[in-house]
Amino acid sequence: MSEETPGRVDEPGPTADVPSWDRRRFLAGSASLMAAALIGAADTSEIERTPDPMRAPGAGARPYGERSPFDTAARSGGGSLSLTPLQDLHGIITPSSLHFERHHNGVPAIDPSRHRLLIHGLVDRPLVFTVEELMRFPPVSRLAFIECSGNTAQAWGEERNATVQETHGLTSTSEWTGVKLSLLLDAVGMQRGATWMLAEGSDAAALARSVPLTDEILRDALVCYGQNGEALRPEQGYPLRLLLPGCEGNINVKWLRRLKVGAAPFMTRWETAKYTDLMPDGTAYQFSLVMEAKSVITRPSGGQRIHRGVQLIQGLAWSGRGAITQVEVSVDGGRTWRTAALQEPILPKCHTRFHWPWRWDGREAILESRCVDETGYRQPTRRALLAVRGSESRYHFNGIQGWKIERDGTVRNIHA
Ligand SMILES: Nc1nc2c(c(=O)[nH]1)N[C@H]1C(S)=C(S)[C@@H](COP(=O)(O)O)O[C@H]1N2
Ligand SMILES: [Mo]
Repeated sequence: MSEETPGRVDEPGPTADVPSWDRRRFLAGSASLMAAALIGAADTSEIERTPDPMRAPGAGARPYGERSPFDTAARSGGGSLSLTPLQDLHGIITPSSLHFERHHNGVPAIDPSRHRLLIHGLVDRPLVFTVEELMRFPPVSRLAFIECSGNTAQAWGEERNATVQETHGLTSTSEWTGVKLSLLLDAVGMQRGATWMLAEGSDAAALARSVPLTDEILRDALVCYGQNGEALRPEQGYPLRLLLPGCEGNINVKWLRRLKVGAAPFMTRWETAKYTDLMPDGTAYQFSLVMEAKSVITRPSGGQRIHRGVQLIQGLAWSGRGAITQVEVSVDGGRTWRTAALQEPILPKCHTRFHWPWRWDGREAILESRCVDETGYRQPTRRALLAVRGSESRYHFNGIQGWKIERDGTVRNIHA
């Protein structure tokens, strides 16, 4: 983006409450002006020369595709977790190779022909399924985000400068394909009093979680074998994973080997010692499974540098309770807010993109976003969250995120 923006672009008025991008600029017939402001004037002589790729035939077909060597977006981290580069992605699907990872004792290598899923407990007919047998049930596909409840956990503590990948990279969206859990539970026949289910993975962490068999979970949950059109990646649970859309990452059990139906929660260490939040009165908030509404600006974000002129502020919003209905953006540290445009598709329990055009005049600014979901719930400020949850929480932070723009255009993470 050039320092000097050709053409004049109006700063959105303080009362503009609809996307000025759509309304004011397009209605005024200044779309081309806006484009010029965003991308700068073209040098046509450059395009008239024959570029190198036109001088020789390109590469041949390949059995499994690879991205361009010029595209270098990558997960960061390593060991037991890796983070999605949210600042580099487009649209709402996270490429499988960039889906965040969290594993408590490594990624197992599982031969699908030897893998089995046992369903037993309070059922009429305990059954063992092969992966191939599960694929004979009518499949269902749906897009859903998975977010680790430890995502943005550092925001509970001291202010620390970081990129959006580091602060928010433990969330990703995929298209998941598999069998409805309710279909499998019908096949085994749930007995009276069956209200909970233990889900166990076959990795060396032996992760196991209790799932409440609520109407919503029975409507939504899948036993998946597909991710973004191909088999699950080993990191995401190959060959089988439980998908509970909207629920915290941890309960989306990977490398799924066993479902045990019961009449009460099983109280595993993953829902007692871990994944609970200590409240100010000393009690622990347990089974807080739903990931509440959250949003974050991904461009511009920590570690980036912007130049004077028009910026398209862009970001992601999502809610475990349903669809995002509104995102607002502030450039003055939360004093005034403007409604951002939501980018289709807008799906429940799924990352949703938003954008809002802003002209940066070179002065210090604090960028924030906040969202509302279809239940009417509004993403809280960090202060409001701390007032309720105290200072001992480690998980489930969904407060507003601040990015400070310094006079030199650098962007850094601050507490909103
Ligand atoms: N069997 C098993 N399932 C698991 C885990 C694990 O370590 N073992 N990690 C959980 C956690 S903490 C999260 S956040 C999600 C991460 O899913 P992903 O690695 O596909 O992004 O998987 C969950 N399912
Ligand atoms: Mo997690």
